[in-house]
Amino acid sequence: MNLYTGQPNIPDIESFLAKSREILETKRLSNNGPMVKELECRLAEYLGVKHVVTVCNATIGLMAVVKLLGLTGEVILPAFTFIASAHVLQWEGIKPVFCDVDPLTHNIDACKVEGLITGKTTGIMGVHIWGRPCPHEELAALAHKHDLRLFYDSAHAFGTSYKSRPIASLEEISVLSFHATKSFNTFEGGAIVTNDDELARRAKLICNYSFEGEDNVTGLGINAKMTEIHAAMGLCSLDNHQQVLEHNKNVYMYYKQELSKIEGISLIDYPENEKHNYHYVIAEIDEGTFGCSRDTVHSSLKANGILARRYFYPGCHRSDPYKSLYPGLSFPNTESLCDRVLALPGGGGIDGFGQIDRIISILDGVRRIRT
Ligand code: T4K
Repeated sequence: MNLYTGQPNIPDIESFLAKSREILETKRLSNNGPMVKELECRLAEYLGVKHVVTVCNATIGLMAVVKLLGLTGEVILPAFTFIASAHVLQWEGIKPVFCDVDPLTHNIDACKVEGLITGKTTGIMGVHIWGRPCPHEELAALAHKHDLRLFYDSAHAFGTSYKSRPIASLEEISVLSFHATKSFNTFEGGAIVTNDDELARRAKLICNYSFEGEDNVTGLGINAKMTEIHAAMGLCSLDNHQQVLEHNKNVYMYYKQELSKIEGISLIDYPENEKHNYHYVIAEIDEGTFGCSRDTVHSSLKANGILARRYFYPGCHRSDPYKSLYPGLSFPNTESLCDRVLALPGGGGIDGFGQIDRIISILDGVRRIRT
Protein backbone atom coordinates (compact mmCIF):
# COMPACT_ATOMS: atom_id res chain seq x y z
CA MET A 1 0.00 0.00 0.00
CA ASN A 2 1.28 3.46 -0.92
CA LEU A 3 1.94 6.04 1.81
CA TYR A 4 2.02 9.78 1.22
CA THR A 5 3.33 12.84 3.03
CA GLY A 6 0.39 15.21 3.08
CA GLN A 7 -2.50 12.76 2.93
CA PRO A 8 -5.58 14.56 4.26
CA ASN A 9 -7.35 13.99 7.58
CA ILE A 10 -10.92 13.00 6.82
CA PRO A 11 -13.59 13.89 9.41
CA ASP A 12 -16.83 12.01 10.03
CA ILE A 13 -18.24 11.38 6.55
CA GLU A 14 -21.91 11.19 7.63
CA SER A 15 -21.72 14.60 9.35
CA PHE A 16 -20.15 16.11 6.27
CA LEU A 17 -22.81 14.59 4.01
CA ALA A 18 -25.59 15.91 6.27
CA LYS A 19 -24.14 19.41 6.10
CA SER A 20 -23.71 19.15 2.33
CA ARG A 21 -27.35 18.16 2.01
CA GLU A 22 -28.38 21.16 4.10
CA ILE A 23 -26.37 23.47 1.82
CA LEU A 24 -28.04 22.07 -1.28
CA GLU A 25 -31.52 22.10 0.23
CA THR A 26 -31.25 25.68 1.48
CA LYS A 27 -29.54 26.80 -1.76
CA ARG A 28 -27.11 28.92 0.21
CA LEU A 29 -23.81 28.09 -1.46
CA SER A 30 -21.54 31.09 -0.88
CA ASN A 31 -21.16 34.78 0.10
CA ASN A 32 -20.81 34.72 3.87
CA GLY A 33 -23.46 32.10 4.49
CA PRO A 34 -24.38 30.53 7.83
CA MET A 35 -21.70 27.82 7.76
CA VAL A 36 -18.93 30.35 7.08
CA LYS A 37 -20.25 32.51 9.94
CA GLU A 38 -20.40 29.54 12.30
CA LEU A 39 -16.91 28.38 11.30
CA GLU A 40 -15.42 31.85 11.84
CA CYS A 41 -16.99 32.08 15.31
CA ARG A 42 -15.89 28.60 16.35
CA LEU A 43 -12.38 29.09 14.99
CA ALA A 44 -11.95 32.41 16.82
CA GLU A 45 -12.77 30.65 20.07
CA TYR A 46 -10.64 27.60 19.28
CA LEU A 47 -7.60 29.59 18.17
CA GLY A 48 -7.86 32.22 20.93
CA VAL A 49 -8.07 35.21 18.55
CA LYS A 50 -10.67 37.93 18.33
CA HIS A 51 -11.36 37.79 14.59
CA VAL A 52 -11.20 35.09 11.94
CA VAL A 53 -11.93 35.94 8.31
CA THR A 54 -12.05 32.75 6.25
CA VAL A 55 -10.59 32.80 2.73
CA CYS A 56 -10.47 30.49 -0.30
CA ASN A 57 -6.79 29.67 0.30
CA ALA A 58 -3.85 31.09 2.24
CA THR A 59 -2.08 32.41 -0.86
CA ILE A 60 -5.00 34.72 -1.68
CA GLY A 61 -5.34 35.51 2.04
CA LEU A 62 -1.71 36.65 2.16
CA MET A 63 -2.23 38.75 -0.98
CA ALA A 64 -5.18 40.44 0.70
CA VAL A 65 -3.06 41.12 3.81
CA VAL A 66 -0.26 42.64 1.72
CA LYS A 67 -2.83 45.06 0.27
CA LEU A 68 -4.43 45.73 3.67
CA LEU A 69 -1.10 46.66 5.21
CA GLY A 70 -0.27 48.90 2.23
CA LEU A 71 3.04 47.15 1.56
CA THR A 72 5.16 48.29 -1.38
CA GLY A 73 8.83 48.21 -2.45
CA GLU A 74 10.59 45.39 -0.61
CA VAL A 75 9.50 42.86 2.00
CA ILE A 76 11.91 40.56 3.86
CA LEU A 77 11.04 36.85 4.20
CA PRO A 78 12.90 33.57 4.76
CA ALA A 79 14.47 31.81 1.76
CA PHE A 80 13.45 28.46 3.31
CA THR A 81 9.68 28.42 2.86
CA PHE A 82 7.02 27.14 0.47
CA ILE A 83 7.15 29.09 -2.77
CA ALA A 84 3.72 30.66 -2.14
CA SER A 85 5.22 33.00 0.49
CA ALA A 86 7.47 34.57 -2.16
CA HIS A 87 4.93 34.42 -5.00
CA VAL A 88 2.47 36.49 -2.97
CA LEU A 89 4.94 39.39 -2.82
CA GLN A 90 6.17 39.15 -6.41
CA TRP A 91 2.56 38.90 -7.64
CA GLU A 92 1.80 42.15 -5.83
CA GLY A 93 4.78 43.89 -7.49
CA ILE A 94 6.87 43.77 -4.31
CA LYS A 95 10.47 42.53 -4.32
CA PRO A 96 10.82 39.52 -2.02
CA VAL A 97 14.09 40.02 -0.15
CA PHE A 98 15.20 36.59 1.01
CA CYS A 99 16.91 36.06 4.34
CA ASP A 100 18.76 32.98 5.54
CA VAL A 101 17.35 30.86 8.34
CA ASP A 102 18.50 29.47 11.67
CA PRO A 103 19.70 25.89 11.05
CA LEU A 104 18.20 24.70 14.35
CA THR A 105 14.72 26.19 14.17
CA HIS A 106 14.49 26.39 10.34
CA ASN A 107 12.89 29.83 10.88
CA ILE A 108 14.11 33.21 9.65
CA ASP A 109 17.36 34.25 11.37
CA ALA A 110 16.44 37.55 13.05
CA CYS A 111 20.14 38.50 13.35
CA LYS A 112 20.36 38.63 9.56
CA VAL A 113 17.23 40.71 8.95
CA GLU A 114 18.52 44.17 9.86
CA GLY A 115 21.31 44.03 7.26
CA LEU A 116 18.66 43.54 4.53
CA ILE A 117 16.61 46.61 5.39
CA THR A 118 16.84 49.39 2.79
CA GLY A 119 14.98 52.63 2.17
CA LYS A 120 12.45 50.60 0.13
CA THR A 121 11.64 48.02 2.83
CA THR A 122 8.07 48.25 4.09
CA GLY A 123 7.58 44.96 5.86
CA ILE A 124 8.76 41.63 7.26
CA MET A 125 6.89 38.40 6.54
CA GLY A 126 7.69 35.82 9.21
CA VAL A 127 6.83 32.20 8.38
CA HIS A 128 6.27 29.76 11.25
CA ILE A 129 7.90 26.83 9.49
CA TRP A 130 6.43 23.44 10.53
CA GLY A 131 4.29 25.42 13.00
CA ARG A 132 7.30 26.23 15.20
CA PRO A 133 7.29 29.92 16.10
CA CYS A 134 9.48 32.58 14.48
CA PRO A 135 11.72 34.64 16.81
CA HIS A 136 8.79 36.94 17.46
CA GLU A 137 10.29 39.40 19.99
CA GLU A 138 13.35 40.05 17.83
CA LEU A 139 11.29 40.54 14.67
CA ALA A 140 8.79 42.80 16.46
CA ALA A 141 11.65 44.92 17.87
CA LEU A 142 13.18 45.31 14.40
CA ALA A 143 9.83 46.19 12.87
CA HIS A 144 9.27 48.78 15.58
CA LYS A 145 12.76 50.26 15.25
CA HIS A 146 12.53 50.64 11.46
CA ASP A 147 8.82 51.43 11.26
CA LEU A 148 8.00 48.28 9.26
CA ARG A 149 4.84 46.16 9.23
CA LEU A 150 5.36 42.65 10.58
CA PHE A 151 2.92 39.94 9.58
CA TYR A 152 2.99 36.16 9.64
CA ASP A 153 2.51 33.41 7.12
CA SER A 154 1.08 30.94 9.65
CA ALA A 155 0.14 28.36 7.02
CA HIS A 156 1.59 25.53 9.17
CA ALA A 157 0.62 26.88 12.57
CA PHE A 158 -2.99 25.86 13.16
CA GLY A 159 -3.57 25.41 16.89
CA THR A 160 0.04 25.95 17.99
CA SER A 161 1.32 28.29 20.72
CA TYR A 162 4.28 30.55 21.51
CA LYS A 163 5.08 31.21 25.17
CA SER A 164 1.57 29.93 25.87
CA ARG A 165 0.01 32.54 23.54
CA PRO A 166 -1.83 31.20 20.50
CA ILE A 167 0.68 31.59 17.69
CA ALA A 168 -2.09 32.87 15.45
CA SER A 169 -2.50 35.92 17.69
CA LEU A 170 1.12 37.09 17.49
CA GLU A 171 1.53 40.52 15.95
CA GLU A 172 -1.29 42.38 14.24
CA ILE A 173 -2.23 39.94 11.50
CA SER A 174 -1.54 36.38 10.39
CA VAL A 175 -2.74 33.94 7.72
CA LEU A 176 -3.46 30.22 8.22
CA SER A 177 -3.81 27.58 5.50
CA PHE A 178 -6.58 24.99 5.54
CA HIS A 179 -5.32 23.16 2.46
CA ALA A 180 -6.11 19.45 2.17
CA THR A 181 -2.54 18.59 3.19
CA LYS A 182 -2.72 20.56 6.47
CA SER A 183 -3.63 19.25 9.93
CA PHE A 184 -6.96 21.09 9.77
CA ASN A 185 -8.49 21.21 6.31
CA THR A 186 -11.43 22.63 4.41
CA PHE A 187 -10.35 20.93 1.11
CA GLU A 188 -8.81 24.30 0.11
CA GLY A 189 -9.06 27.32 2.34
CA GLY A 190 -7.47 29.48 4.96
CA ALA A 191 -8.09 32.37 7.30
CA ILE A 192 -6.85 35.83 8.09
CA VAL A 193 -6.66 36.15 11.89
CA THR A 194 -6.25 39.30 13.92
CA ASN A 195 -7.12 40.87 17.27
CA ASP A 196 -7.49 44.29 15.64
CA ASP A 197 -11.14 45.26 15.03
CA GLU A 198 -10.37 47.69 12.21
CA LEU A 199 -8.04 45.30 10.35
CA ALA A 200 -10.68 42.58 10.64
CA ARG A 201 -13.38 44.88 9.28
CA ARG A 202 -11.17 45.84 6.35
CA ALA A 203 -10.11 42.23 5.74
CA LYS A 204 -13.74 41.14 5.49
CA LEU A 205 -14.41 43.97 3.02
CA ILE A 206 -11.36 43.49 0.82
CA CYS A 207 -12.04 39.75 0.52
CA ASN A 208 -15.48 40.53 -0.94
CA TYR A 209 -14.45 43.04 -3.65
CA SER A 210 -14.66 45.82 -1.01
CA PHE A 211 -18.47 45.82 -1.15
CA GLU A 212 -20.02 47.62 1.77
CA GLY A 213 -23.74 46.92 1.46
CA GLU A 214 -25.52 46.04 -1.73
CA ASP A 215 -23.90 48.33 -4.32
CA ASN A 216 -21.37 50.51 -2.54
CA VAL A 217 -17.81 49.58 -3.52
CA THR A 218 -15.39 51.28 -1.14
CA GLY A 219 -12.05 50.51 -2.82
CA LEU A 220 -9.98 47.84 -4.47
CA GLY A 221 -11.00 44.33 -3.49
CA ILE A 222 -10.76 40.72 -4.52
CA ASN A 223 -12.87 37.58 -4.33
CA ALA A 224 -11.19 35.64 -1.54
CA LYS A 225 -14.36 34.19 -0.04
CA MET A 226 -14.71 30.70 1.37
CA THR A 227 -17.77 28.78 0.12
CA GLU A 228 -20.33 26.99 2.28
CA ILE A 229 -19.15 23.51 1.27
CA HIS A 230 -15.61 24.36 2.34
CA ALA A 231 -16.93 25.76 5.62
CA ALA A 232 -18.96 22.57 6.14
CA MET A 233 -15.75 20.57 5.84
CA GLY A 234 -14.15 22.99 8.31
CA LEU A 235 -16.91 22.50 10.87
CA CYS A 236 -16.58 18.71 10.62
CA SER A 237 -12.76 18.94 10.73
CA LEU A 238 -12.99 21.07 13.86
CA ASP A 239 -15.20 18.45 15.56
CA ASN A 240 -12.51 15.93 14.71
CA HIS A 241 -9.44 18.02 15.49
CA GLN A 242 -8.70 16.77 19.00
CA GLN A 243 -8.49 13.21 17.64
CA VAL A 244 -6.21 14.43 14.83
CA LEU A 245 -3.88 16.08 17.34
CA GLU A 246 -3.65 12.95 19.48
CA HIS A 247 -3.03 10.78 16.45
CA ASN A 248 -0.37 13.18 15.07
CA LYS A 249 1.44 13.25 18.40
CA ASN A 250 1.44 9.45 18.74
CA VAL A 251 2.77 9.10 15.20
CA TYR A 252 5.49 11.69 15.78
CA MET A 253 6.54 10.16 19.13
CA TYR A 254 6.77 6.68 17.65
CA TYR A 255 8.94 7.92 14.79
CA LYS A 256 11.07 9.81 17.31
CA GLN A 257 11.60 6.73 19.46
CA GLU A 258 12.42 4.43 16.56
CA LEU A 259 14.62 6.87 14.61
CA SER A 260 16.67 7.62 17.71
CA LYS A 261 18.10 4.09 17.25
CA ILE A 262 19.63 5.05 13.88
CA GLU A 263 22.66 7.29 13.64
CA GLY A 264 22.68 10.24 11.25
CA ILE A 265 18.94 10.81 11.05
CA SER A 266 17.01 12.96 13.51
CA LEU A 267 13.55 14.47 13.80
CA ILE A 268 12.98 18.14 14.54
CA ASP A 269 11.79 18.79 18.10
CA TYR A 270 8.48 20.20 19.21
CA PRO A 271 9.04 21.61 22.74
CA GLU A 272 6.76 19.90 25.27
CA ASN A 273 5.79 23.16 27.02
CA GLU A 274 4.00 24.55 23.95
CA LYS A 275 0.96 23.46 21.95
CA HIS A 276 1.84 21.84 18.63
CA ASN A 277 -0.12 20.13 15.91
CA TYR A 278 2.71 17.57 15.31
CA HIS A 279 1.55 17.55 11.72
CA TYR A 280 4.94 17.57 10.04
CA VAL A 281 7.33 14.69 10.65
CA ILE A 282 10.53 16.38 9.57
CA ALA A 283 13.70 14.32 9.42
CA GLU A 284 17.19 15.70 8.88
CA ILE A 285 19.67 13.36 7.27
CA ASP A 286 23.36 13.90 7.82
CA GLU A 287 24.89 12.11 4.84
CA GLY A 288 28.30 11.61 6.47
CA THR A 289 26.95 9.83 9.55
CA PHE A 290 23.89 8.21 8.02
CA GLY A 291 25.81 6.66 5.17
CA CYS A 292 23.84 7.94 2.20
CA SER A 293 22.23 11.13 0.99
CA ARG A 294 18.75 12.42 1.62
CA ASP A 295 18.06 12.06 -2.11
CA THR A 296 19.00 8.38 -2.08
CA VAL A 297 16.60 7.84 0.84
CA HIS A 298 13.90 9.82 -0.95
CA SER A 299 14.27 7.72 -4.14
CA SER A 300 14.37 4.41 -2.27
CA LEU A 301 11.21 5.25 -0.37
CA LYS A 302 9.54 6.28 -3.63
CA ALA A 303 10.55 3.00 -5.28
CA ASN A 304 8.72 1.28 -2.41
CA GLY A 305 5.53 3.32 -2.81
CA ILE A 306 6.29 5.83 -0.05
CA LEU A 307 6.10 9.44 -1.14
CA ALA A 308 8.17 11.49 1.28
CA ARG A 309 8.74 15.15 0.34
CA ARG A 310 11.92 17.22 -0.03
CA TYR A 311 10.25 20.37 1.35
CA PHE A 312 11.34 23.15 0.42
CA TYR A 313 13.94 22.06 -2.11
CA PRO A 314 15.72 23.82 -3.79
CA GLY A 315 14.84 27.00 -1.80
CA CYS A 316 12.92 30.02 -3.08
CA HIS A 317 16.04 31.86 -4.27
CA ARG A 318 17.06 28.88 -6.44
CA SER A 319 13.57 28.56 -8.02
CA ASP A 320 12.21 30.61 -10.88
CA PRO A 321 11.30 33.39 -11.27
CA TYR A 322 13.55 34.39 -8.37
CA LYS A 323 16.78 32.76 -9.53
CA SER A 324 16.44 34.64 -12.85
CA LEU A 325 15.20 37.92 -11.39
CA TYR A 326 17.69 38.04 -8.51
CA PRO A 327 20.68 35.91 -9.61
CA GLY A 328 23.65 35.07 -7.46
CA LEU A 329 21.85 34.76 -4.12
CA SER A 330 23.29 32.22 -1.73
CA PHE A 331 22.03 31.21 1.72
CA PRO A 332 24.19 28.49 3.27
CA ASN A 333 21.77 27.41 6.01
CA THR A 334 18.78 27.31 3.67
CA GLU A 335 20.76 25.34 1.09
CA SER A 336 22.02 22.89 3.68
CA LEU A 337 18.46 22.31 4.93
CA CYS A 338 17.27 21.88 1.34
CA ASP A 339 19.78 19.03 1.02
CA ARG A 340 19.04 17.42 4.42
CA VAL A 341 15.32 17.71 5.12
CA LEU A 342 12.83 14.97 4.34
CA ALA A 343 9.17 15.27 5.31
CA LEU A 344 7.99 11.75 6.15
CA PRO A 345 4.39 10.54 5.95
CA GLY A 346 2.66 11.52 9.18
CA GLY A 347 -0.80 12.48 10.41
CA GLY A 348 -3.51 11.47 7.94
CA GLY A 349 -1.00 9.42 5.91
CA ILE A 350 -0.46 6.88 8.71
CA ASP A 351 -3.01 4.37 10.04
CA GLY A 352 -0.79 2.33 12.32
CA PHE A 353 2.71 1.96 13.74
CA GLY A 354 3.34 -1.00 11.39
CA GLN A 355 3.47 1.48 8.51
CA ILE A 356 6.10 3.51 10.35
CA ASP A 357 8.10 0.33 10.98
CA ARG A 358 8.00 -0.33 7.25
CA ILE A 359 9.24 3.18 6.42
CA ILE A 360 12.03 2.91 8.97
CA SER A 361 13.12 -0.50 7.77
CA ILE A 362 13.45 0.88 4.22
CA LEU A 363 15.45 3.86 5.55
CA ASP A 364 17.69 1.60 7.54
CA GLY A 365 18.04 -0.88 4.68
CA VAL A 366 19.22 1.70 2.17
CA ARG A 367 21.81 2.96 4.64
CA ARG A 368 23.15 -0.57 5.25
CA ILE A 369 23.47 -1.27 1.51
CA ARG A 370 25.52 1.90 1.09
CA THR A 371 27.82 1.48 4.09
N1 T4K B 1 2.81 29.40 3.06
C1 T4K B 1 3.36 28.23 3.38
C2 T4K B 1 4.53 28.21 4.32
C3 T4K B 1 2.83 27.04 2.89
O1 T4K B 1 3.40 25.86 3.22
C4 T4K B 1 1.71 27.09 2.03
C5 T4K B 1 1.16 25.89 1.47
C6 T4K B 1 1.16 28.36 1.73
C7 T4K B 1 1.74 29.50 2.27
C8 T4K B 1 -0.01 28.51 0.84
O2 T4K B 1 -1.17 27.88 1.37
P1 T4K B 1 -2.43 27.54 0.39
O3 T4K B 1 -2.59 28.67 -0.57
O4 T4K B 1 -2.10 26.23 -0.28
O5 T4K B 1 -3.60 27.45 1.35
C9 T4K B 1 1.16 21.24 -0.54
C10 T4K B 1 0.01 22.22 -0.56
O6 T4K B 1 -0.58 22.40 -1.85
C11 T4K B 1 0.31 23.55 0.02
O7 T4K B 1 -0.90 24.03 0.58
C12 T4K B 1 1.35 23.49 1.13
N2 T4K B 1 1.71 24.77 1.66
C13 T4K B 1 2.60 22.82 0.64
C14 T4K B 1 3.68 22.73 1.71
O8 T4K B 1 2.30 21.51 0.22
P2 T4K B 1 2.13 19.43 -2.14
O9 T4K B 1 2.94 19.77 -3.31
O10 T4K B 1 2.80 18.71 -1.04
O11 T4K B 1 0.80 18.58 -2.44
P3 T4K B 1 0.68 17.22 -3.23
O12 T4K B 1 -0.36 17.42 -4.27
O13 T4K B 1 2.00 16.72 -3.69
O14 T4K B 1 0.09 16.29 -2.13
C15 T4K B 1 0.89 15.55 -1.23
C16 T4K B 1 0.43 14.11 -1.19
O15 T4K B 1 -0.79 14.01 -0.48
C17 T4K B 1 0.19 13.53 -2.55
O16 T4K B 1 1.21 12.64 -2.82
C18 T4K B 1 -1.11 12.81 -2.50
C19 T4K B 1 -1.72 13.19 -1.18
N3 T4K B 1 -2.97 13.91 -1.33
C20 T4K B 1 -2.92 15.25 -1.65
C21 T4K B 1 -4.10 15.94 -1.79
C22 T4K B 1 -4.10 17.41 -2.15
C23 T4K B 1 -4.13 13.23 -1.17
O17 T4K B 1 -4.13 12.01 -0.88
N4 T4K B 1 -5.30 13.91 -1.27
C24 T4K B 1 -5.34 15.24 -1.61
O18 T4K B 1 -6.44 15.83 -1.71
O19 T4K B 1 1.57 20.88 -1.78
